Amino acid sequence: MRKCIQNDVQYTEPETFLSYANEMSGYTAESSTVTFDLLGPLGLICIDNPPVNAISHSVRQGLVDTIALAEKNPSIKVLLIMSSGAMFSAGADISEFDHPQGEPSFQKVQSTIESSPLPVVAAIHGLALGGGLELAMACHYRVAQKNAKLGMPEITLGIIPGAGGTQRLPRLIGARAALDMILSGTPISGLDAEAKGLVNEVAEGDLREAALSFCKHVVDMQLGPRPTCNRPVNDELDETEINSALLRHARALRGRTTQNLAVEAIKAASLPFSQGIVIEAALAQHSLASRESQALRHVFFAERESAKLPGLSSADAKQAQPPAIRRIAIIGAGTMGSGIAMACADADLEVLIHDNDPAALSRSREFLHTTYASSVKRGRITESVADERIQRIRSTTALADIADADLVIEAVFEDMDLKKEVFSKLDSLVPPGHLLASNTSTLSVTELARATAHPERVLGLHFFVPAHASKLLEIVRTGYTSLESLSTAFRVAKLLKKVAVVSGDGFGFIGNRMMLDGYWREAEQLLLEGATPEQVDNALENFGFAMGPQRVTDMGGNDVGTKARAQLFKRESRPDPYFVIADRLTEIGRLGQKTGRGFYRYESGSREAVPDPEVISLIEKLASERGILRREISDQEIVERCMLSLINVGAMVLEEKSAARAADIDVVWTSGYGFPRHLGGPMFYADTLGLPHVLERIRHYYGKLGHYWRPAALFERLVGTQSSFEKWDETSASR
Ligand code: 3H9
Repeated sequence: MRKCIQNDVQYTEPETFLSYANEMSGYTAESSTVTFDLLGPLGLICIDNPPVNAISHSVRQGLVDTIALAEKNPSIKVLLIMSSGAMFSAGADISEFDHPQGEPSFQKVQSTIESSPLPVVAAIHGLALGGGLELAMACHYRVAQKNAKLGMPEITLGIIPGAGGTQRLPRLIGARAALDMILSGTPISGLDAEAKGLVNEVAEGDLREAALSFCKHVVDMQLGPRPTCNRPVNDELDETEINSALLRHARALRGRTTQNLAVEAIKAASLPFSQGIVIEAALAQHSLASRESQALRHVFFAERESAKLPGLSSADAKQAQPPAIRRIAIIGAGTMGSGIAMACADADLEVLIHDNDPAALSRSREFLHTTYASSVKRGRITESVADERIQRIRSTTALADIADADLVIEAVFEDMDLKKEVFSKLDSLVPPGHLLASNTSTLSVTELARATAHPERVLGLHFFVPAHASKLLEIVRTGYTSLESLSTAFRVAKLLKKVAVVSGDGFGFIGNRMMLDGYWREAEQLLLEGATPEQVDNALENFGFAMGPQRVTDMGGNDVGTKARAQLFKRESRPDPYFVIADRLTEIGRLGQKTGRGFYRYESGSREAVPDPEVISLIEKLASERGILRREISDQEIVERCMLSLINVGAMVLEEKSAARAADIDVVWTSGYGFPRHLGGPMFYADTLGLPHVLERIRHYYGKLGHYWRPAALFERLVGTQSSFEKWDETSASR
């Protein structure tokens, strides 16, 4: 068991407490996650529940038991709650949310602390999130590290703070500030927390010392307990303020409902605490049971699970301990290579970009300067941080310079011969054991691996545009890729703060396969059958996508998709009609926003997509060439067909083992393709629709539209055994 504090401080009358100290010192509560130590008149309670000190049942039990015992000791004058490890607490134990809370409840813990006759001080380091901060707010005083982060991220999980947070936060910082903090879910620093009145003191240096001397001050000055619940709320919320707060967070909370429950709970803080806390509990329960919360919690755990290989024993995992990564070399100084370089420099890694063409290197340098300057302008980083990062990226035209790189990421043109040549050179230059990765989005990584003498160290690292900002990283594994290489790739993803998902080396990997063969293909089919680009985009945006497919295409460039599909077709072709509209638009130079015309028209200097009758004529012509009769199509049909086709191809991707888990697909789609997170990703969404219903509708469209709607065999199996994607995943670890 780790200890919170090793050193001691001098109290005014330490000898008074020594006899009882022997009895209490080293006391471990029934729970193995809370320890107690006596330091003179100070009772030190330490939470030790790795990895994040979640306030699980055992911590709650330990806190209640320890406090009860400490209160019986007349020598104790003050209690200090701290935590071991990297943070104070990441909040309630989310893995317990599917079961009843069990006694002692959070409320019991808070009221035990708040009503204690002993003053209770919380010392906050690292993070105090959700239930962690709620615990600290129930303490009578708080001391925080200057750079600690204090926040209420519950809304990101589709729940409202349910351990007194909506009642105590307004009493400490005011209702308006509390509303913003709870709706944003974004933590504030220790310094900000002090300025807002959330903490009493900030520790400039060592937190333990500061907390101990704060406790001494409390004892010396006989400050006594100061229950937060007895404080008044100093400001009131009116409807105008509530609406403007909701508007400020509207973008992040699009399609969500939790915010309305949060508002109701915060409004209840103006009532006596005993009434407000009951209202909060009912609203919190309601939020916890919602689909929205189930979906968001599913994505939370899925993102963490996707970076683990199913079926990997702990012995294998140990054996695959990855080497340290410091130096990254990137081959190819185009937009992708430069973006990847930024992602690496942002993670404090040393980067070397190679390109044969000096002009490409100087364009890349310009790109880096412009992009970092824009981050400075937006207040995301300071000028000195931007300078440091730019300094970290060096460039070279001599391939031999990359020989000492721990990892090489190839990002040259999507051309198999060129890439093979690069890989074969890298193979002889870079010592065995060092990873060679390709950023290809279309080509066979297996074929690239075969161009080397060490195919086990080759894999794909599929970054998304913009590579420095996008969250998702597909790790493409071939039949040759070793466990060590995969493990290194996971480490790289973690360093770069990307969400990693392993994909097989099939057509389009996971994300693009589902987008091209499912979602976007269906969107085009709907255009041929009578929908307009605007109607399709609006219907899908109203469903919850950040941007509809045609607007995305125009933003990224129609030609980009056309070229990528041409490459993919070299692996596997697809029968007509398959993106005939997008390809025709490329042919006639309607490349999207960059040419002012694509699926839409754009006025000079504007990004507003204006419907264009010329495009409708072109679609009508393409439809009639294929004998497709155009008709009125409802928004409901658009959403149903686009989502069912996405789900159907997702099931094929699982069947083909390109994705190991349905939840991995959900991670790909929520973190890389704008699928609404509060719906949990396509496969979770399919489970919520009910697989028998999903299969019946897919069969319906198969009957109407033919071959490409063929239901995935996995559906028949899951429906036949009354299973679901969630259940399928539960057994996938052993497959
Ligand atoms: C709440 O508090 C509700 C209350 O208001 C009311 C209740 C009545 N619980 O992310 P990582 C696990 S809601 C259980 O990879 P990092 C995580 O699954 C809560 N487990 O590390 C992973 O497990 P594994 C409000 C948790 O350093 C391991 O810890 N709080 C929890 O990149 C490491 O996690 C939040 O929303 C948890 N609360 O990031 C904060 N948190 O190794 C949620 C983490 O088996 N947590 N785990 O895969 C986070 O945002 C990040 O985990 C954190 C660390 C920033 C803390």
